[in-house]
Amino acid sequence: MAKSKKKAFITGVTGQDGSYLADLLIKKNYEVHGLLRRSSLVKTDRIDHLFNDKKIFNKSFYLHYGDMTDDLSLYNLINKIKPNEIYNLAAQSHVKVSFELPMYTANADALGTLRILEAVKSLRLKCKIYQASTSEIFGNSSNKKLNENSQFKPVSPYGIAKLYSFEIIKAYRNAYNIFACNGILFNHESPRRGETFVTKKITKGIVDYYINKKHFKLGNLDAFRDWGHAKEYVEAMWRMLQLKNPIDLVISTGKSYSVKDFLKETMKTLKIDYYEITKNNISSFYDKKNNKLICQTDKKFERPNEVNYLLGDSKLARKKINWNPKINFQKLVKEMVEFDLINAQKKK
Ligand code: NAP
Ligand code: F7E
Repeated sequence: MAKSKKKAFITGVTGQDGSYLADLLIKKNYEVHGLLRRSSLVKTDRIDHLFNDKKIFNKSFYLHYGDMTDDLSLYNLINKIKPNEIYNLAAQSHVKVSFELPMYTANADALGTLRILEAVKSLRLKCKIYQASTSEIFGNSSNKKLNENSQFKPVSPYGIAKLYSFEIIKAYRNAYNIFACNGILFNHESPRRGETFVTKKITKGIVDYYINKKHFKLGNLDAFRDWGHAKEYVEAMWRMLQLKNPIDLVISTGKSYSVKDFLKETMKTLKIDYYEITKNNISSFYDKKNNKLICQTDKKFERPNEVNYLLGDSKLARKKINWNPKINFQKLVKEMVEFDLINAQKKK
């Protein structure tokens, strides 16, 4: 008799990580169910290749309307699908926006996780749960490498909502013996990254300067982040759910660069020679060839509270799930720039 396919339910399937994870799980012969929230315009760009593939859509890939803020929709879907694995990736994931939408962020990012746990608990499902935790839960706790034992000191409504989820996952794991684990992922990017996150803003902005000679604005250039590639990070999520026992793991590259480093590397990739001038606390980058403005800082893009430095230590992940990232900072920037360049040239 043919072995039945494993079923996965991905919340946030239309997002950067959800789309890469759906690709990965379909390749691994899963039946993948994704949560789609209603919007007035269809926003499925990142999964259109699956949606438009007749051999995949409604055969091994299914979409269902629902929302992280709607208890019943989540309960009914989990009851209908009866997944073997749930990947809870849906979230209001923008840190700066969380200062403007703190209640909504708490509802979707904190209570949303509780809704999933409650559904699994009351349905008595034997189902494994992956929770998309984040380095933002560390906040400004230390300038040293952060691991699973480091202190949590989140500074944004986003980080605080995610810390609630981190703790409620642990609490349900211990109280009800549910296989639930937290992947504490540091920043990860890709060509599919959302356009308001800094890496995509930079690669798209520099490409736009390169082609159309338009300048763009950024906020704080001095923050440091440990940037990896989303494709490698979703592999870690899957590996965590293949373990016998649930464990929380830090997923990171172990290298940290500033936002300014990212900007410089992007200009270097496109061979743009620049010079920098700082006046009245505004930094401006000009093209050496024609003295045109490329990029300038603007306080409007700063946050009420900033996480200044993040650097992760993934030793435990290496040991437990044999996970070791291969795509370095320079390769990541190059891939994002090449993707944005092709797209911009298509639009020309
Ligand atoms: P993303 O691109 O912003 O995707 C977020 C996803 O959540 C989208 O599919 C979005 O749907 C969905 N969503 C938002 N609110 C929802 C709601 N109320 N109901 C249902 N769906 C909702 O984020 P990402 O970069 O893929 O990140 C995936 C997860 O990992 C998030 O939980 C994020 O907080 C966390 N995380 C990300 C990083 C990172 O560096 N990327 C690092 C650590 C943790 P729409 O497409 O309709 O907006
Ligand atoms: O900012 C600075 C900004 O918004 C990175 C999310 O995926 O990773 C992400 O959160 C840094 C910050 O990512 C602009 O102040 C400067 O210091 O790209 P970001 P983030 O806040 O680190 C974590 C791990 C998550 O969990 C989140 O979901 O860049 N920065 N100028 C800027 N940031 C933005 N967005 N826009 C700017 O113009």
